[in-house]
Amino acid sequence: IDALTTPPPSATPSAGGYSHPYPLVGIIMGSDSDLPTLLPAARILDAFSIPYELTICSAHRTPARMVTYAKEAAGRGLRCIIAGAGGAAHLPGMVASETTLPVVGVPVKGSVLDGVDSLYSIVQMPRGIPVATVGIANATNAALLAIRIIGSASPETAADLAAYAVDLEKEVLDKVDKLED
Ligand code: RP5
Repeated sequence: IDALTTPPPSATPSAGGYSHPYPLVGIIMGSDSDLPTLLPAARILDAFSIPYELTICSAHRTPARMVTYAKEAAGRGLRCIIAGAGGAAHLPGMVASETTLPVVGVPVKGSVLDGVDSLYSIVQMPRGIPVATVGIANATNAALLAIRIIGSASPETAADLAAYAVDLEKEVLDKVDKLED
């Protein structure tokens, strides 16, 4: 990870808050109302010690900011963008159209339609501009997918993912033992 986080010469540090100065993953969301849905992604990245940044970037309310974010992301050293949005959830797809980085889309539940509208908006990308879409509100899997992308170039991260899978297996087997007692 240290080798991966060496910033490119053009990199500018992120602002403070949740953000690491030289993040590998960008977590963006259409509104602050999306934050509770996206926070589990931050928690998983914390658990794997993957540096990330987290900010608001709306496809509809701040389109210029969204385009700048997407265009500069790779040059700043990001390896993956997690984008969450609800309603007319255009953010992940629009960001994917302005970067060559992998984009993972998280459908956020709105006040109506239970997030199915967001899921359909994000998953139904036109041929040529892919977005890796996770389940409705499944920011945990979005982070794990981002970590897998990073792990493909970092044996250390790949080993952490293998250990995570062992823990998951143990968790289930412990439940089996309890049931059978
Ligand atoms: C989308 O509209 C956001 O991603 C959010 O899920 C939804 C509602 O936004 P707010 O009206 O709560 O700011 O752009």
